[in-house]
Amino acid sequence: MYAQMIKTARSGLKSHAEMSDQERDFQDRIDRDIKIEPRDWMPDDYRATLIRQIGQHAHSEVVGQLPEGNWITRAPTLERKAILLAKVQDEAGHGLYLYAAAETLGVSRDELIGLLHEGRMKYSSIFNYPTLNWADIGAVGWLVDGAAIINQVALQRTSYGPYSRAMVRICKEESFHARQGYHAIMKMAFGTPQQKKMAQNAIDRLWFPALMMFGPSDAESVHSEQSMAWKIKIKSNDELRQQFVDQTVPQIEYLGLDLPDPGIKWNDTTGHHDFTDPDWQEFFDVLKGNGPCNTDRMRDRVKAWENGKWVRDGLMAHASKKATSQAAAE
Ligand code: FAQ
Repeated sequence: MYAQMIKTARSGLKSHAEMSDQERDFQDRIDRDIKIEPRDWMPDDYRATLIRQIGQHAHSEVVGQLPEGNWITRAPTLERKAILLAKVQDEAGHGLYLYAAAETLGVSRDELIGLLHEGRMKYSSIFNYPTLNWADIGAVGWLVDGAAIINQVALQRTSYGPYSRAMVRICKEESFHARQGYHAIMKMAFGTPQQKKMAQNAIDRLWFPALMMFGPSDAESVHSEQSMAWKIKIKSNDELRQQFVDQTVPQIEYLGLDLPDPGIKWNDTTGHHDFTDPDWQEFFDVLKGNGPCNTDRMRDRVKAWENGKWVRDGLMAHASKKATSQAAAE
């Protein structure tokens, strides 16, 4: 169903005059900040855009478990292991809330997962980078969850009710994720010279990929104009990226470490930090499947899906047995 919708989705904003009466009423509800609920009428493209974004978001949560899950058995202390386990489990939960929100739009979780596995849906570019040392786990929590929260806090006000409510729960857990990441990096930044070096190395590798999480520049963003008119997106890619930079600079200063960008400096005129853009060519290459870990991530996800088949089959058999015995008892 969704695969068909993406083929027919139009791009570009409709003028007020081009809209049907139904579309004008819909836009009016959006403009008055009235949430859209699953049974309400909505334009097909609004539905398709939401499925694309929520689906991609859900896939990111699930694929995002891989670079961190990789370190559970190698966490340096029992406490760090317990924290990491809880965090990785939370990400599975976030995937679940988001797939459930997408299902209210009439697409099944199996279809979305099928499209991911066929390479027809995306997940966040950041998870195509490796986690090479323990400090990367701290940097992922601090920078990657930190970037994710900035986006997700804004999305709590998104126009689609089930998505916005999922975001409220997710943001609560994400704050813990970011704090544990900053705490882990802080321990290393204030630890031995070797630990400090590892922390710096992780930041050097993950800074620009974290900036890419907000998507291409506003000038290059294909969907922003329409998504912002529909309040699917609340802030633009560049606005969110700037907010992230402004938030992170004082944090890195406290750590006594450096961001790998000599161009970062406070600008009195704009009231924000100037910074260097990431390498957009690298970003688009990663989206095309050419990042350092794209192949590994997809292989591992498909393998996990296939290995989990017996669990899904068992649950379905149990549910159907239960339904049959309930029907017989009525
Ligand atoms: N990666 O026109 P736009 C997390 C694609 S959650 C891959 O600007 P849009 C938690 C975009 O899909 C992180 N693809 O697109 C966690 C489009 O391609 P399409 C995920 C990207 O949708 C932490 C094309 O480029 N968060 O990390 C990316 O208006 C730690 C043109 O771009 C969300 O998904 C990218 N970075 O804006 C878990 C938040 N950026 O579909 C585990 C919700 C853009 O036409 C461990 N999503 N593209 O083929 C959003 O806010 C938006 O979808 C954006 C992109 C801002 C990501």
